[in-house]
Amino acid sequence: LWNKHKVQKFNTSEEFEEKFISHVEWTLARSLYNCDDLAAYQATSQSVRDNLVIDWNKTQQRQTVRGGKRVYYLSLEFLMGRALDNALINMRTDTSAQDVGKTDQVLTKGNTSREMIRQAMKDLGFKLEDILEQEPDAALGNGGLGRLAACFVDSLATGNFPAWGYGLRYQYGIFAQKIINGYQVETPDYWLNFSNPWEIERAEIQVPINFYGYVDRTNGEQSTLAPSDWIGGERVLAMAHDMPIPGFKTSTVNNLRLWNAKPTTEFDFSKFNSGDYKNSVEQQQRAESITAVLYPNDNFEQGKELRLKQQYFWCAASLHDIVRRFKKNGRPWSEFPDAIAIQLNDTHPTLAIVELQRILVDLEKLDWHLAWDIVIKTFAYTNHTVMQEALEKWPVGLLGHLLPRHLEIIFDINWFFLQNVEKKFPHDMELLSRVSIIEDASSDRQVRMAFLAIIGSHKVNGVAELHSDLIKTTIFQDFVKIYGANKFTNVTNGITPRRWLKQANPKLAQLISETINDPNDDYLLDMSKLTELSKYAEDAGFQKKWNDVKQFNKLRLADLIKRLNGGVDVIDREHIRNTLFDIQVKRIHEYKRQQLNIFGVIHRYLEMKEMLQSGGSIEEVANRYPRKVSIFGGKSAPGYYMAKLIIKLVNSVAEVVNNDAEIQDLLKVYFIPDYNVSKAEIITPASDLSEHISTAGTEASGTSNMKFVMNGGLIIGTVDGANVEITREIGEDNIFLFGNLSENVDELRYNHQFHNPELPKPLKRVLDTVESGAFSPQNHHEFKPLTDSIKYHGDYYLVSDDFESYIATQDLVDEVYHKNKKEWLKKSILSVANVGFFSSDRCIEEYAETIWNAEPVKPE
Ligand code: 26Y
Repeated sequence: LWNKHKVQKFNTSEEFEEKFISHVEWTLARSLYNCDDLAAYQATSQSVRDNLVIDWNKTQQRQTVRGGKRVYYLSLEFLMGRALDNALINMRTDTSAQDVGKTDQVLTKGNTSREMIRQAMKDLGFKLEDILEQEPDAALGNGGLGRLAACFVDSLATGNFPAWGYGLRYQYGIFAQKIINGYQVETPDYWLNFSNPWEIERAEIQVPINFYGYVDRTNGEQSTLAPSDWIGGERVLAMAHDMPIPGFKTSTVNNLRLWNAKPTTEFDFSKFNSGDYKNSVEQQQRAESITAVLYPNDNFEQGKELRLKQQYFWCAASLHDIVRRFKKNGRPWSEFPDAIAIQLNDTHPTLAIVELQRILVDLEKLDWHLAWDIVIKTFAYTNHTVMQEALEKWPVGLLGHLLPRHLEIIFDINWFFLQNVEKKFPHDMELLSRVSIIEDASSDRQVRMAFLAIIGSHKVNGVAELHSDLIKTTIFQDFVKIYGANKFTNVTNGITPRRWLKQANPKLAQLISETINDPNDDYLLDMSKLTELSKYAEDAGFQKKWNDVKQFNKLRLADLIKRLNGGVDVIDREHIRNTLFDIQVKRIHEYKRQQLNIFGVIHRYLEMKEMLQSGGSIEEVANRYPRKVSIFGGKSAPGYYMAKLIIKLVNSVAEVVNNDAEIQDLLKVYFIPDYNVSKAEIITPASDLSEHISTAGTEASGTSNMKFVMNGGLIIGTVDGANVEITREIGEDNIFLFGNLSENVDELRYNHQFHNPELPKPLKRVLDTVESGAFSPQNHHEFKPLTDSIKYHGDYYLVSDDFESYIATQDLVDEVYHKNKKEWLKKSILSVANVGFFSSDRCIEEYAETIWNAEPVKPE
């Protein structure tokens, strides 16, 4: 019977239209007469979701039946962006191209459903682009780490891996950034305002989660190693919300499970009976605060109790879910690590290690050491930073209060670990205190989460070669000594070419598929096919087409900027072909050195002014400092004073430079407010040059560098993070590197402590100008903290050390871009031709092979 009434996907535009209309009428309870763009977006998404759900169900069934190893990616952040356009690119219909050829241009061309839906929408009276614009970004992340998780789930599904993501369903994503009078102002991102068609509420999946309380071992057991009862405290429910994750050119649809906190229906009778009904309801309601908001810090740890609650809530719910699924198979516990791999995205989910140990010992009554062996084999940990201020530590008191049993287990883990260290390196008390999970240096003891993550995992990886080497010689040096170097490995980050090439840059994708004769876009799965492009790197006809695509994308960005700028154009469209778009978009952070960039802009401006003042003509100026627009974007953590000041400086400089008639339109500066994933899709394809200029050794990898290169932009960058491997892949002739190397950073910093840095002349002039109030006439001292940090506070990020080589390299950029366009285009083409390594598909394959030992489960 079930088979007779089998649900079916829509395969043609006809069938889509039918679906669409029924969703307008039934799901939205509206009619075509009052169906606006928002309703059309929702009906379209519901229809597409229906298709995905069919494949989602089949995928889950297949993965269960085949019983291969499952991978779980635990991440507190999934910076997904919009889902609809991505689904249109990835989604498969059931009918092959040959069957539908006539109605369905797309299935033969590029194999996506995008064109089919575009046509259908048009027939229904809508424009696809306008419909796509209705979708709010799912902005459940801060920056690189969260976007990496989003690229990973795309590649996991595309590679047919039985893999789920686990995260939190924040009601407020990363704040929306407004720029008011040049200052960042944060406004809440209540993204679920208009119901979210991409989530499936699983009301039947509710996991009770406990906090606080105490540990009970009254049944005669004294040892913390014995099964123990954790009793009492606060209880909340974790309810699952699932998002379908479609793979590209496969019917595999994986799952992203996000937990939502809800009050339990249990009632605290003591409170109830005391007559305080209203108060006890309010207290229950507070459960929901656990998943209310994403913490907006990027690479900076604050140690807030609610954040620890979020972490445990999410780890416990996910582990419970994973264990429940495992137990259905009836396999022995010893096989748990053969069935399951859990990847920890940074230390945020480290409590999952402790929770699994607790489940095995306290609930499943396994011997402590047998349990611990299972735990270690199950987990692997990815590190994303070497910076001290980003390493998580929780006060012992706080952790013990919230999770009393977990603290006991942590102490036991530490005890056994230190015993092993002592055996291997007898009497080395210094070593023991350096590697102890419990930091005992200060008055309040802290749990070092990174150490716990290393000790509880079988592999630890960094995210680019340089960074993976650095963790072995700096923060985790002792652990290499203890475990050997093999426990530590590298998996260089990647990005999904579906979103970051096909979706963000349809014009370039089309030119590529035509040129390499790949009408079905197979190159998006095998990026080595792009090397074909090298043949045309110097072909004048091809260069022209390549350049035309870039101009199209620059105009598209100019339109966006005009819209964001209240309808006033910033960029001179007439000269756009000869305007270098120089872009730095990423979180604002001193280590990423947006201050170096804006100081460089000020330097350029001062040079231009000086030429004019000493009698030079505007033509001469234009010859030396040709047309350029300098674009910034990115959010600062709300409490990060210096980062906010950098934003203000950029806006203040823009105000002065953009209104200086003397330099005409040769230089423009613009700060794009509220940088996010959907804006990145417009910004990235438009760059001629992008900046990745962190102090060497501080940026673990960077991923926007890969995005820009994939879109034919050249890079100016330091020898840091993945810039190193980008250089190796695309060739050193095709990248503009500058600055001190990471091996010199310590010494330079050390020296600055004893004498203030000697400022190179051009930098001194820049800082003097800033201090003169040239950009802050109301308040001359406004930017003093920025200039002082360089002049008097040790210049920790080495702006003074890298400034001259930065501006010299910028001169070189101008030279090539304006005097040798052919050379520029050649570099751009060769970059794309050799960017294949940075597909997240490659990255996921490396994880699967070297860390998870997991195999794809392919549809028939
Ligand atoms: C401790 C907590 C407040 C915290 C929250 C967010 C700590 C770190 C983060 C986010 C870190 C992050 O985004 N790191 C970036 O990860 C990218 C993906 O691996 C790297 O490309 C990038 O270099 C790194 O800064």
